[in-house]
Amino acid sequence: MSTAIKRTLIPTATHWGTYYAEVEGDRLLAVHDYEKDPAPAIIGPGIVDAVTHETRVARPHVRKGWLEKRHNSDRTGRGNEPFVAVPWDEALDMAAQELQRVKDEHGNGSMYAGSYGWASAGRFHHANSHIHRFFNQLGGYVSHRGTYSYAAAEAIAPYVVGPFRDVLNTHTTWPVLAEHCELLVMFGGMPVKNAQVTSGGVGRHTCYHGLRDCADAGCELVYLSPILSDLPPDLGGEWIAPRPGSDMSIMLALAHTLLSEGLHDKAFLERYTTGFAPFEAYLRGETDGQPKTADWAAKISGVDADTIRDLARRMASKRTMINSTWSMQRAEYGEQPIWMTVVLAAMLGQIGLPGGGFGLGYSSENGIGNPVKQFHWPSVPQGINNVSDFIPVARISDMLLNPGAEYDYNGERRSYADIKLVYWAGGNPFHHHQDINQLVRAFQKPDTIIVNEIFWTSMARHADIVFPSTTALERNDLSITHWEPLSSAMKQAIPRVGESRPDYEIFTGLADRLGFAERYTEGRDEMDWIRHLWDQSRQRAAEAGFELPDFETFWEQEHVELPDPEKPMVMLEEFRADPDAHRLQTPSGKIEIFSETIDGFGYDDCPGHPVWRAPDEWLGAERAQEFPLHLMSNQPRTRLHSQLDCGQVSQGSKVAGREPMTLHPDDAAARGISSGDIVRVWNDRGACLAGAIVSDQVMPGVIQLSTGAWYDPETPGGLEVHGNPNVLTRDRGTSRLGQGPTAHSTLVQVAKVDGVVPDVTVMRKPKVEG
Ligand SMILES: Nc1nc2c(c(=O)[nH]1)N[C@H]1C(S)=C(S)[C@@H](COP(=O)(O)OP(=O)(O)OC[C@H]3O[C@@H](n4cnc5c(=O)[nH]c(N)nc54)[C@H](O)[C@@H]3O)O[C@H]1N2
Ligand SMILES: Nc1nc2c(c(=O)[nH]1)N[C@H]1C(S)=C(S)[C@@H](COP(=O)(O)OP(=O)(O)OC[C@H]3O[C@@H](n4cnc5c(=O)[nH]c(N)nc54)[C@H](O)[C@@H]3O)O[C@H]1N2
Ligand SMILES: [Mo]
Repeated sequence: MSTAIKRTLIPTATHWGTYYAEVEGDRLLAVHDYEKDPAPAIIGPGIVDAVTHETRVARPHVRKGWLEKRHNSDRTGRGNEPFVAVPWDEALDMAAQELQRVKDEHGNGSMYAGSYGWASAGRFHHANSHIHRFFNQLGGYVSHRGTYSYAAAEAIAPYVVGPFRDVLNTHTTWPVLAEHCELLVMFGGMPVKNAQVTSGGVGRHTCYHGLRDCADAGCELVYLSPILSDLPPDLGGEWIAPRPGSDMSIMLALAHTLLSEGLHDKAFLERYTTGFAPFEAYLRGETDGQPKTADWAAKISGVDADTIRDLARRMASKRTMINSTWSMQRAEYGEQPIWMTVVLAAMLGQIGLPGGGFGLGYSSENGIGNPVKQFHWPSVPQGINNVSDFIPVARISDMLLNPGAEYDYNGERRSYADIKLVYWAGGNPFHHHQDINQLVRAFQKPDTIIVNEIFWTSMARHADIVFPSTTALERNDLSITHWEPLSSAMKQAIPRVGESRPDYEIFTGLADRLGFAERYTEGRDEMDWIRHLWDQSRQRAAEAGFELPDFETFWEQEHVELPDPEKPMVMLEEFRADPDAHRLQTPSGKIEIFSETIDGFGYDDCPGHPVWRAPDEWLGAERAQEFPLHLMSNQPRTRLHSQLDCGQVSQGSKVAGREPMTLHPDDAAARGISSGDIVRVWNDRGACLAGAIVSDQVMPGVIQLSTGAWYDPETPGGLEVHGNPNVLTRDRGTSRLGQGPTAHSTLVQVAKVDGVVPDVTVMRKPKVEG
């Protein structure tokens, strides 16, 4: 009977790279990097064992209590009670009936389907597009504004330089920096580990070589970060280690030095900006009695005053690019460093010149600064949402816990909806949200929670109905993303695992029961949609003056490269050349150093010009007496957020089976901690276990515990045993302007754990009955 099993290479794409899946029969053996990628990610092989991992959701499941009592169930059972596996038709019937009930009894404004999350690459099977399309056709849903990535920047940028998305799309590209930039000053460093990723896919990882070319061309690299490895060590950068959360004081002191030594560009400020005068008065201390001198900043930041003054002089004497990572704004008062990065660059007067000015996110994704032709690819149409209500994305727990409560956001006074049903597809709030113990309480509020998931993540475990989704390897798709010059065919490599189905089919099944399947599918199956999206792409390309091959050719040749951009990108070049003809999309058309609009909101946590405000949680706070270590829960090197945490790459990085936590030798010695020990990390919001690495890669007083370990409480809401830092982080908005997440403002204490330590159980299936 036996026939030779063929090995084949099948093209696929992920947020972290373009690959060939090596398949034998039904089995995924390996993934191979795209041959034209000069710096492939380390994340890729994590999929190989993850795809059939024990924690795959293989069938639809319903929480036992919900199955028995539907929306009248005891909601404290979520995340704790066993599940019951049910046939697809039954699960779809139950979910459709519940959607209809909530719609009839409470209206569409009681359903939250914002469903934040990265899901998978692939333009057609984009889970968020489908959930939003489905809910729009159902009559609407409460949505979200902004991102966890850069909510504060999105809020402040339109008042200061224009829409943040436009800023991101027009970063001066790496080759221009290599040619012209003489000094690169990096707040938050340039952790190239983060540039493994671009939302939607990466064809060629260019960030590392971009930086390398700058260094080779003699550009001086200065980075400010609590973590030494936030710049690749072989580039020879100068490391300055400020206390986390204090960068704003350094930026102000750099500005003060420029001002007091007459090094600022008055002509630039005059022509291209508004509102320097009130800001100058603040810098000089005329408004609050405190000149923002280097000596003042030294006391706040711990960085030597001469180092700050010297850096200001160097910046004024060279072609200087100032970059801030997005992490700078995922902190209390996160709007300030973004605003101040722009103001500092304006004072240097190099905005719009090749190699000078500012960047907001080089290295935060590979796409930023990637030399790519601007092109607007099509996507699955989501339709119109008839519910106008939304939350700033990171206010999810506040909304669920406090229906009707009022809050401020970006000049508006708003109130929270009363949410009865939550639906999530393609995101993991038990990874991404701050203060998970509060999130657990918040998720006990709605009548019903429905989740489409690939894995038994904690989001799935806290649901009432779980629909099993496929991975990208189990479906056909195409990868098209505007920060990459490559589009790729993504061909189904292996059969669907268990009874999993793509989100498209799940929502089609629900739409069918609710009477709008025809409208939802438009009569297209998977391949029809992929072809349709490609045909639209071809049409747009023709309008943009270049040609894409027909679908058959694309599918056959598997990869298509876009033409090079017509000319190198220099941010705000045209504005500099003619600020009247190329007004910015700010109220004044200029760069706003003082914003009358923001000033008019009357927010003390985000006044009319950039200011230093001491955060509640940083090493200078009183709270540091009790919790003396600043937690950096930065992005993980070995995975994307919580994705593939069960796979071999992430698992290979664990210490004693827990997420690695790095601390300085002095802090370790004071606590009797050695590398390899299991430690407890805690504050008054929660506690987790982690595996210690003792290293001078982090500055004293700081610990680094990346985000993304699957949440694994020993008892409901109790000690987290795996190393998820979001049981420690604070759920508080950046300010009333942006209401962004503030994960990077967190103080903790650490101690060695002796004796019996609870096992990690989240890498096994949850309890299923029947
Ligand atoms: N402490 C701390 N917390 C943070 C951050 C931090 O720096 N520190 N960073 C924040 C940032 S910037 C972000 S963007 C967020 C990221 O937060 P998320 O985007 O929510 O994190 P992911 O782990 O990528 O979650 C995606 C989920 O979608 C699932 N999935 C993948 N593909 C599909 C699919 O096709 N269909 C379905 N149904 N599901 C799919 C995956 O299994 C995974 O569980 O985290 C934020 N949280
Ligand atoms: N490998 C990998 N890459 C990713 C992701 C991932 O999950 N894995 N996630 C992607 C996503 S969604 C996003 S939004 C981006 C995020 O990109 P970033 O926001 O740039 O990423 P982070 O790793 O949170 O932070 C970068 C560094 O900033 C430093 N930092 C934090 N706070 C301070 C401070 O107060 N002062 C100074 N000077 N430095 C500080 C920390 O040392 C940290 O290592 O990354 C993307 N890239
Ligand atoms: Mo992000």
